[in-house]
Amino acid sequence: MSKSTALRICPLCEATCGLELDFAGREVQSIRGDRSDIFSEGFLCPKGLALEELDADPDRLREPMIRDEGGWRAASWDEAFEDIERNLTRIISEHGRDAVGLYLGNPSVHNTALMVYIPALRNVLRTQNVFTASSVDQIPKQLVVGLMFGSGLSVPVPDIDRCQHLVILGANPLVSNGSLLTAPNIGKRLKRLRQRGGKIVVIDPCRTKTARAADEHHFIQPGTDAFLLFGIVHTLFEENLASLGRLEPLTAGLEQVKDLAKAFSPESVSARCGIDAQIIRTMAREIAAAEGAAVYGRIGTCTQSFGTLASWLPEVIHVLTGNLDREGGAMFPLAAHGPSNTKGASGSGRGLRTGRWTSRVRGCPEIFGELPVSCLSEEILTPGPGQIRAMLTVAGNPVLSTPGSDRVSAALDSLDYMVSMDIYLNETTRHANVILPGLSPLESSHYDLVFSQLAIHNSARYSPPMFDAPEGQWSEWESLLRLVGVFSGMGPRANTKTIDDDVMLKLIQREVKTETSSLHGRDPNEILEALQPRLGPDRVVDFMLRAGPYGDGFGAKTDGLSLDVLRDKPHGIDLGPLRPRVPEILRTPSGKIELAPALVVDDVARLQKTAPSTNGQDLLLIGRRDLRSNNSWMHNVECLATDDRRCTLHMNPEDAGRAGLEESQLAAVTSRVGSIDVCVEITGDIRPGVVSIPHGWGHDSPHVKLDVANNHAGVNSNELADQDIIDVPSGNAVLCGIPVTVTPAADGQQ
Ligand SMILES: Nc1nc2c(c(=O)[nH]1)N[C@H]1C(S)=C(S)[C@@H](COP(=O)(O)OP(=O)(O)OC[C@H]3O[C@@H](n4cnc5c(=O)[nH]c(N)nc54)[C@H](O)[C@@H]3O)O[C@H]1N2
Ligand SMILES: Nc1nc2c(c(=O)[nH]1)N[C@H]1C(S)=C(S)[C@@H](COP(=O)(O)OP(=O)(O)OC[C@H]3O[C@@H](n4cnc5c(=O)[nH]c(N)nc54)[C@H](O)[C@@H]3O)O[C@H]1N2
Ligand code: SF4
Ligand SMILES: [Mo]
Repeated sequence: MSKSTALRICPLCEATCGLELDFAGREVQSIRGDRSDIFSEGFLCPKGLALEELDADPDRLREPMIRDEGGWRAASWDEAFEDIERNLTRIISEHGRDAVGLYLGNPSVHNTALMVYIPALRNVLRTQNVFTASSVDQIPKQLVVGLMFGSGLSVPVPDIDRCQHLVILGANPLVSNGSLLTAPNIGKRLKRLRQRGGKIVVIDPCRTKTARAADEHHFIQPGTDAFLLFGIVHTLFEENLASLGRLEPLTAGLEQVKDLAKAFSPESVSARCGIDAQIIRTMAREIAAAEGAAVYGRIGTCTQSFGTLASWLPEVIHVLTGNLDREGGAMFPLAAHGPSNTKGASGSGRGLRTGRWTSRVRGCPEIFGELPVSCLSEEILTPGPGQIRAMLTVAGNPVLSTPGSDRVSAALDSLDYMVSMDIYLNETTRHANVILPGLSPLESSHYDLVFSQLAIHNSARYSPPMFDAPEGQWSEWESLLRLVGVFSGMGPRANTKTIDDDVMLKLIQREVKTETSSLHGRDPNEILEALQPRLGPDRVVDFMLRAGPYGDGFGAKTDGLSLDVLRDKPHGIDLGPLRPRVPEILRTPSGKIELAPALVVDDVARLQKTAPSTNGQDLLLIGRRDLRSNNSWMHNVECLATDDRRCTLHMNPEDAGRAGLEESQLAAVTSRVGSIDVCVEITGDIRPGVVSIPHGWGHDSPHVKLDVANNHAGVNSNELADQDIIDVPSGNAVLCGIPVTVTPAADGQQ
C-alpha cells in the first residue's frame, strides 16, 4: 500500500504542535514534528508520538456500552439513546432539570466537536448543576480577568518571544508544555529569552526542570504566593517604581491597591513565604526596570487556598509596571474565530456577573455558569429538593481528578442513572449506565477554539480528518445533537441534521442582529447557504472564522479568512505577533481596567487572618506532572508507560530522616480526609516540609478496561485532597498545600 503524509495539530495539550504523520491505508507508520508549521517549528513531545498507539489502543471504546445485570455489553447507538431517553426523561419529569448534573472534563476543550456543541446541550438541558475541570484548575485566573477586564477569556499571556524578564510561579512549562500560555517548543523560547540578555526567575517549592533552566530559583512555602506578590506590590509603591504609562487614565482602583499593599512589606511577608526580603525587593526592582516583563502563575498559584489573590496580583504588577498590553509584557491575543472579547461594543460592556445562583448544600456562587466541583458529591449525596439524581459526564474523570475521590466514587455509585461520553471504560465511566464513545483524534477535524485565544502569537491552523470514521461509528457532535434532541423532547431518534441546521441558524441570527458585527443586517439564509456543503463543527468553525476579526465577512473582504482559505494552508496561517488591545478589549461597565474588584479585595482580610499552615508536625502535600502523562488518562498507552517509578512520594532527605523513611520504602500519607500508601523517592529538589505526589493515578480498580494502566496503577493522590477546603472567591479546589503526616506504612518495604 502506498505511503501518504498528513499534517495535524496535536490535540493532546495546550502547546498545539503541528505534526506530520506518515500512513498507509488505515495504519499510522510514523509521526514527527512539522518543521514548516508556522507556530511550532517542528517540535513535538513523547505524547504527540503516542497518538499512533492511542489511535490503535484496543481498549479505546468504539461502540456504545450499556451496563445491565450481566455487566457491560456493546449496544447499538439506537438502543443506547433509547435507554438514555427513557431514564433521563423520567428523572427530569419527576424531579426537574436540576436533578441532572453535568461534568465537563479537560479534553472537551481540546476537542472541536465538543467545544462547538456543548453550548447547545447546555442550552436545552438548562440545569444549574454544571461542574467542570476548571474548578480544579484555572477558574481563579478566569474570575480575576473577568472582573478586571470584563471577559473570562481575556487572559493576558506573557509575550515570551519579546520579553526580557519572566517570573514563573507554580508552573513547570518544560514538563507541562505550558498552560494558559500556548507556546509550542517553549524550552527553546525560554532559551532564546536568556540568549538575548533576558532573565527568568522561578518560584516553586521544587527545583523543577524549568527552575533548572532559569537564572534564579527560589523555594516558596506552598500556598503563600499572595504574600510574596503583595511584597512585590508594596515595594513598587514604596520605592516609587510604579509607572502605569499609557494605561493610567484607563485604570480604576489604584489608590485602593496601594492602601492594601501597605500591610505587606517584604520584611513582614518573608517569614510566611520563606523568601528573603531582599530577594523580594530585588524581584520588584527587576520587574520594574526590564524592557518588557511578565509574571506568569499557573497550577501552583491557582489550586491553592489563595488562588484568586495569587492570580490577581500578577495582573496588578503588570499594570503597575506598565507591562500590561505592552510588547514584551503580558498581552491579549486576537483569535481568528472571534471569541467573546471581540464581540459587542468595544471598550466597555456588561462585565462579569457571578452568583446568579448558588450551590444547594454549601451555597457556593455560580461563576461562568458553573459550580465548584468540590461540591459535586454533596449535591448527589444530600437528599432534598434539587438533589442530583443523574449525571452526564463528558470527557472527564472526576473520580481521579477531583478532591475526595472516595466520596466522588460513592456518590456516582448512588445515582439513579449516569451517562458518560468517553473513549475509555475507566474509574469514572465504570459508574455509568451508558457510555457513548467518540472517534479517534485522527478521525476528527480539529481547530483550536480555546488555545488560539491563549497563544503568544496570532495564528490559525486547521486539520481535516485523516481517516474516515469507521462504518457505523458516530462522531461526538452527532451524539451531542442526539442528546439535544432528547433534552428538547424530540425523542431518542431525532434527526441530527435538522437540529444541526437549527443550531447553525441560531448562531447566524444572533450575529446578524448584533450592531457591531461585520454581518449586521445580513440575510441569515444567504449566510446559511454560503456555508454549504459543510455540516457539523466544520460549518460552525467556517462561520466563526468568516465572521471573525480576520474573516472574509461572507464577501465583505476579498482576502479575508475562511475555512477554505485555511484548508489550503496546511502548515497554518501566521496572523502576526500580539498587538496592544486596550482599551478595545475591555468589557467592564466602567470601560476601565478594574484594578481592585470588590470580590477580590474582600479576600485580603482572609489572607491576613490566616495562620501559617503547618503545626510543626504536618508536611504540606503538593502535586507534580511528568512529561509522559496527561492528567488521569493516556496511562493506557504502552509507549508512555516505560517507567514504573512515576507515581512516588517526593520527599526531602531531612523530612525522610525525621520520619524514619528510606528510599523506595512504602510510606503512609494521611490527610484529614484520607490515607494512601506510596513509595518514597528521596530528593533534595523539594523544599523541606513539602512532599509531592502526581495526580491522575490509581488505576487498580478491577472494574475498568485499561489493561496497560492496570499494570502501572499508582495511587490516587486526590483521596487526600479535601472537598471542604476551597479558595473562597472562586470555589477552586485546593490541591497544593494539603497538610499531611507521613509515616512508614504498615507493610513496610515495597
Ligand atoms: N491533585 C491534583 N488534581 C488535579 C490536578 C492537579 O494538579 N493535582 N490538575 C487538575 C487539572 S489541571 C485538570 S485539567 C483536571 C482534569 O480532570 P478531568 O478532565 O476530569 O480528567 P482527565 O484526566 O483529563 O480525564 C479526561 C477523560 O476524558 C477522556 N477523553 C480523552 N479524550 C477524549 C475525547 O476526545 N472525547 C471524550 N469524550 N473523552 C475523552 C479520557 O478517557 C478521560 O476519561 O485534573 C485536575 N486534578
Ligand atoms: N506532561 C503533562 N503535561 C500536561 C499535563 C499533564 O498531566 N502532563 N496536564 C495539562 C494540564 S490540564 C494543565 S492545567 C497544565 C498545568 O501546567 P503547569 O501549571 O505547568 O503544571 P505543573 O507541571 O503541575 O506545575 C505546577 C508547579 O507548581 C508548583 N507548586 C505547587 N504548589 C505551589 C505553590 O503554592 N506556589 C508555587 N509558586 N508553586 C507551587 C509545583 O511544584 C509545580 O512545579 O499542564 C498540562 N500539560
Ligand atoms: S507538547 Fe503537547 S501538543 Fe505538542 S506533541 Fe506534546 S502533547 Fe502534543
Ligand atoms: Mo488542567
